[in-house]
Amino acid sequence: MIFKRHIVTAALPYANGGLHIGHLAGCYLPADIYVRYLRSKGEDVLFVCGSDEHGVPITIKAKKEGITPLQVVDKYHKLMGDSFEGFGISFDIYSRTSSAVHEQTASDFFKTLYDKKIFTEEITQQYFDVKAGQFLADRYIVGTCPKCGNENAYGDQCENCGSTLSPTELINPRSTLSGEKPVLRDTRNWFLPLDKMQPGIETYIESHKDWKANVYGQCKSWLNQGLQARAMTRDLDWGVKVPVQGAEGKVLYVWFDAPIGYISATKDYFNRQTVKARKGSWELYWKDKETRLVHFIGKDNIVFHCIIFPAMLMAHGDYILADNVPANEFLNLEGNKISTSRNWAVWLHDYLSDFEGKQDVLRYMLCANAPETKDNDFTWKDFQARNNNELVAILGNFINRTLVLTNNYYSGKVPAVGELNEQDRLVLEEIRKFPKRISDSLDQFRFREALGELMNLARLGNKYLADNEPWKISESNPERVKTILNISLQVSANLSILMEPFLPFSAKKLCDMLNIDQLKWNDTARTDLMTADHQIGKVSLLYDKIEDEAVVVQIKKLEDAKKMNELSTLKQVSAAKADISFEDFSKIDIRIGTILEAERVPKTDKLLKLKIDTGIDVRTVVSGIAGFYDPAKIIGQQVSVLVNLAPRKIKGIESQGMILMGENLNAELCFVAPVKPVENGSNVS
Ligand code: B3M
Ligand code: ZN
Repeated sequence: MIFKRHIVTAALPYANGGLHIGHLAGCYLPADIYVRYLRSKGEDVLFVCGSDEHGVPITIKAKKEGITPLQVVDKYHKLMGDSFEGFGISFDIYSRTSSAVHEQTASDFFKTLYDKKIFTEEITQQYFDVKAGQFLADRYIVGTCPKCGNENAYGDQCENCGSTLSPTELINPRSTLSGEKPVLRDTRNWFLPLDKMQPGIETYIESHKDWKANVYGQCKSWLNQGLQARAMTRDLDWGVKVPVQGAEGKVLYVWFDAPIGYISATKDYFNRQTVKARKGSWELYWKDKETRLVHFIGKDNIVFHCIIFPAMLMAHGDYILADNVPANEFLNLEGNKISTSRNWAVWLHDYLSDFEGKQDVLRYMLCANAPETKDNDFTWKDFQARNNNELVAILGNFINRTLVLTNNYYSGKVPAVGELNEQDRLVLEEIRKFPKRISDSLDQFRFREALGELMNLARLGNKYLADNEPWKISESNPERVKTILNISLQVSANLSILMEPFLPFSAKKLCDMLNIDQLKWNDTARTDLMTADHQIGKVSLLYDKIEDEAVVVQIKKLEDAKKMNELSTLKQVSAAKADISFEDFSKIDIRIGTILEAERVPKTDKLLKLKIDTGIDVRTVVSGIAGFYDPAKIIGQQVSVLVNLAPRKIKGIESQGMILMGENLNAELCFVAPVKPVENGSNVS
C-alpha cells in the first residue's frame, strides 16, 4: 500500500518525573530518527507527542511532594518538554492531556462508544481503603503477582514479569495510601468487552505479520490467553470526568484517555497554526485511509497500543488503525534495571548540563546500542569508547582531514575533479549505494543497522584518504590531490545528508563547515554536490575526545545513588516521638564543655572514658564513640553535654552525664558541637 502521508506518535510519558536515557532509547530517539528520515525524503509527516497527565502515577507523586496534581503536571511537563527540545526530538507538537481540547476529545470519544452501546455496565467489587476513604485503582494498590510471585506488583501491572493485572488478582493486597489491607465494595464501572471483540482484533493482528517479532509475539500470546473485558472508568477524582449520568466521582481510565491524547495533540497542532503550514486538517491524519499511522513505544506499552487502543478505534468506527507499532525492549544501566525511585538513571536534564553541546554523542550511543531486539546495557565506559573510537576517530577524523586539507591546499575552495582511476570509480560507485542501504534498514525500523551503514560510509572515506595519502603527494602530483579531495568532499556532503536523522546537531555543523544548506535525501547518491570553486566555511572539530575524568564523575554519581539506596534500606528515618510539654523539655540541662582527657575503656570496643570541663565542674563521662573517634585526636574538642542525667555505672566507671551525638541512617556517630568556640558551661536550649 502506498500512503500519502504519515502520522507518527511517540508514547506520551507520564508527567510525574524527569526523562532518562531509557525513555530516549526506548521510543523517542527511534521515532525522531524515523521522522527526520521521512521529512528528508519529502514525505508529508506529522510527529505528535505530549505529556500523559492523568492516572494514579500523577496523584501518587503529588502526595509524595505535598503539592497538587496540577502542580505536578505543570512542573514535569515543562521539564520533559525542555529535555526533548534539548536532544532535538523534533515533535511537530508536544501537547498535554490536561488541555481543554483533550478533555473534550476524550470525553466525546467515550460518549460515542457509550451511545453505540459498546460498553457493558457492571457492578463489581473493587478494593476500598476504609482509612483513606477511597477506591484503590491501579497503582494505589500493591500485592503479590499471581504470575511470578513478585511481592510489589501494582494493581494494573507487574513490573517484574510484565503481566497486566487487575487489583482483584493480587495476592495479599495492600493499599499504597495507608498500607492497610483493603476491603471489597460494590461499584459500577463501564467495561470494554475485549472478549467479544477478540475476532476483530485477531484479524487486525494477523494482517500485520510484518511487525517486529517482539511486538507480534506479545500480541499473539495475549490473544492465545483470551482477551477479557476491561474497565474503562475508575473511581478517582483526577482525570477526565466520565460524561454520563450516574458517574459522579468517576473518571476515564488513564489508558482510555492517554492514547486519545495522540488525536487531541493533532487537533492542538492544527489549532495553533496561525498560517497554514500544511494542507488538510487533523481529520485527514486520523481518518483518511491513505494516512499511515505508526506508534513508537516501549515494550511495556504493547498491549495498550496493539490491542486496546485499536479495539477502541474499531468500536468508534471513524478512525484508521496503526500500520505499525515498532516497540523497543528495555535499556539497562551499568548492569542494573533503570529505576526512577532508586535514582539509578542517567537523567536527560543532567546530561544536557554535564555534556553541553554533546547531544549527538548520546544520540549516537543510544542508537548504536539500541535495545531493538533484546534488552541492552548502557555503560559510561562504552559511551566514552563509542565517542572516542567511532565519532572522533572515524567520522570526525575523516571530515576534519578533508576540510583542513581543502583549506591548506586551496584556501577552502573546492578543487575540480580530474581524471579518475579505478579506486576513485569504486568509491564513487559505493557512495551511490549507501542511501539505499540506509533507507532499507530505516524502512524496517532497524536503526542500529542503518547507523552502522552510515559509519561505513565514513570508514570508506577514511580508508580512501589513508590509501591515497594526498598529504604525501601534494608537491609531486597536485592534480591527483585535487581529485582525491574533490571526492572526499562529495563523501562529506553525502554524509551531511545521511547523518541528519541520527545526528542532527552534527549535520548542521557539518553543513556550516561545508557552507551548504541542509540537503535532502533525494540529493544523496550524487557525486557532484560540492561544485568546483565553492568556498567552504570555517572549520572546527566535529567531535572531541571525552576524557576519563568526565566519565569518572558520572560513574561516581551512580555509586553515590547506590550508596544512598543501601542506606535507606538499612534504616528508615524514624517517626517523631510523642509530644512533650515545654516544662518537660526545660528540665533538660545541656551545656557546652571541652574534652580534657580521653582514653579507651579496657576490654571494650566501643567505649571511651572522657574527662570533660563542663564549665560547672570537671567530670567523667563514658561514651560509646570509640568506633568513630581516636582518643588522641579529640582532646580540646567542644561537645554538648547533658549534665543533669543521673549518674550511671558503666563497666565499673561512674559516668556523670552524657555527651550528645548525631547519628545518621548508617548508625555513624558524630559530635554535636558549636560551630564556633564558646565558653564552657554555655547553655544549649
Ligand atoms: N504514559 C506509560 C508510560 O509512560 C504511558 C504511555 C501512554 S501512551 C498513550 O510508559
Ligand atoms: Zn509478575
